[in-house]
Amino acid sequence: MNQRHVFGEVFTLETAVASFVFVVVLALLTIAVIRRRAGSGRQPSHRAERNRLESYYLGALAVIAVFLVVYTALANHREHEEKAGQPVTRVDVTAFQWCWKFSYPGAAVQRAVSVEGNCRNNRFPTLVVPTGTTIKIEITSKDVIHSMWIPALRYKMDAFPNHRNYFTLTFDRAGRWRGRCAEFCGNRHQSMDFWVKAVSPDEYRKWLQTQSAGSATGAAV
Ligand SMILES: [Cu+2]
Repeated sequence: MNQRHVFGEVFTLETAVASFVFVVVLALLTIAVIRRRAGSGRQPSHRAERNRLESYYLGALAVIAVFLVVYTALANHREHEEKAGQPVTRVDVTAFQWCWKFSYPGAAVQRAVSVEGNCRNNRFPTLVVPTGTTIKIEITSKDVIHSMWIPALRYKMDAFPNHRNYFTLTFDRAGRWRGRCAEFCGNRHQSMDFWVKAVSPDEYRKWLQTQSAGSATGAAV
């Protein structure tokens, strides 16, 4: 999973940088406390400023901050990269109080396919997607702000009313993962879950045919 992989890289690097800065600050503080402790016989310095020294560490912190911002922005871009030559599947996601609707507008089937749930009694809609494919998702909301979160993928995208957000996902293996709403959106927010199911392209095509042959609004899987 590309998203999970990229997130892991960013998290590891940022944790390493934060740990390094923490250890350096703690070490300098410890040295200062030990050297200047009462009874050591050392006289405290009377200088109120050390401009050159301060400019050095300010410069070092600025370099680290710029590096982290640029690295994270590039990683974010990489997360949404489309692989050349990879097939594309489009899915429209609509969040509403309090469940989800997944539509497949580009599917080459007779009748439009969409899956809508009501998220009651543990019946959650399933977003079915093919593996090895760029899944282009367009997400919006019918009412308030929601957020589509797939914890296993380390991925989250907000759904706004009167606005569309776009992102891509890729699944390199078949599986089923739980998704959640990650933005408090009212009374039944806590049960606004869904499933993501990645299947082989063949299985996906069969599933689309079955859904299209059935009702226009497919049942939750
Ligand atoms: Cu919510």
